[in-house]
Amino acid sequence: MTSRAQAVLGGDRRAAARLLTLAEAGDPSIIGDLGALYRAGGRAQVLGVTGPPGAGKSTLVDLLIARYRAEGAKVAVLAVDPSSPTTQGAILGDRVRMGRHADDDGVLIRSMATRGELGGLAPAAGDAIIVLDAMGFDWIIVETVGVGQSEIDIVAYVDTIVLLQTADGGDLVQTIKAGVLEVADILVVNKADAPAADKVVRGLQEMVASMSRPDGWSPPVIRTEASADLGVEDLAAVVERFRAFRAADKSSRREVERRRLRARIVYLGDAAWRRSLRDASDLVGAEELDAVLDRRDDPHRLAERVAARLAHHSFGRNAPRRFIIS
Ligand SMILES: Nc1nc2c(ncn2[C@@H]2O[C@H](COP(=O)(O)OP(=O)(O)OP(=O)(O)O)[C@@H](O)[C@H]2O)c(=O)[nH]1
Ligand SMILES: [Mg+2]
Repeated sequence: MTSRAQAVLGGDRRAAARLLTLAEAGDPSIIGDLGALYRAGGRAQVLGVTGPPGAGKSTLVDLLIARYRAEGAKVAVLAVDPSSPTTQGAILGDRVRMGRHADDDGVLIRSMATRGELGGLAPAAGDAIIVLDAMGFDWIIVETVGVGQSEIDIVAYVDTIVLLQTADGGDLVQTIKAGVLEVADILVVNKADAPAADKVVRGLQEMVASMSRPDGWSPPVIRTEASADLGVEDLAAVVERFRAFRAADKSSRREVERRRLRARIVYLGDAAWRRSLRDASDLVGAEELDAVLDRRDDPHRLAERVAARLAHHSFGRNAPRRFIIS
């Protein structure tokens, strides 16, 4: 157990906040800390809330916070914005919509935005979830704007996906990104005060009916009017029903978990591999580089040889310490 991990598990909020910042930045120096925390964790329920910009996600999440706080549960929110290059300002409206919980010790709200590395946002959120879980939050709610692949990638890190649509866009069902409906466990039609609400609910119900999931779950479609505090009880009840459904079928649950973990491991393995390659510049000799530059060899063949060498290093008995991910 690392001392940083121990501090987090011991309830040190400042140590946790520092680790969270490093986790969100995808800093590899905390791999050992995250490993220790992961092993000690696994108690939080992780809920993903996704949907198009302005659908009312933050307004609804704010209601969920209040709902779970009323039960005495501790709630963390990660507001992940793949479309924005910085975390400055009130992205996702989280500061505004969830501001009333700012002074509550049982609530933590963090914003994450795209940093340099494209595609690294969802895994960074995954690392942040490890820290939040270790901090003892009962619920971790991940709000993502429904743009691009990150929204789907985030699935690998959450237990339940809630997809929000609104009733005020008319033909909105067509705007659902390919692949997103397939991963949604619960569908919410927010802004149910809009005249098109019935049409949108029916449209979604038809789409759900035409799909069949391997686990046999049929995603319910519920209505909410978040700005009027309507429907959050229904949502909480459906979230609970889905949790019970998953818990009842251990083998299908394990199957889903394995599939999601596999995606995470492939990403992390790839990142570890790239780090090792960067560290091991001595794996490629000057003569070999010259051979490629002089067109006696080619970049692809050299890369294959370097990869094989690296694998030999990693798994061989004399593997350098830096190749061992503990
Ligand atoms: N009419 C109506 N307006 C709503 C409802 N829910 C939320 N809104 C409003 O919709 C706007 C956007 O709400 P947010 O909660 O910030 O939406 P969001 O999905 O978090 O937005 P981004 O994070 O920017 O993608 C706000 O002005 C809300 O007050 C609703 O049920 N009905
Ligand atoms: Mg928002």
